[in-house]
Amino acid sequence: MIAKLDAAARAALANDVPAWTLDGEHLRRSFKFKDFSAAWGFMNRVALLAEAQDHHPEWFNVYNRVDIALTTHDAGGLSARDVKLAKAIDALMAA
Ligand code: H2B
Repeated sequence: MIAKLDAAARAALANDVPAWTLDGEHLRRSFKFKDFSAAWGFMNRVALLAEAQDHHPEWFNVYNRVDIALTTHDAGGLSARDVKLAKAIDALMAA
């Protein structure tokens, strides 16, 4: 069983992953791209990260928009795995 983030780790999220919004047991971030092709390319890159980390996003795509929600199903809430994946997605965007 993976541990949920404790109160201190939750409080640190605003500094750790400032681009993400804490919403209950999810971290959320929305992305906008030039067009569907760019959004799909991003989703492919995130899919490879998710497979490598064995940690998968909940997400929604319409045309050039991708909404990502991270949570850990095995923990019943947010865990360090979500923070790790959020940082990896941020690094993709920064590349
Ligand atoms: N992704 C997410 N978001 N939460 C999980 O608990 C999870 C996952 N568990 N990806 C992994 C896969 C687990 O089901 C496999 C068997 O390792």
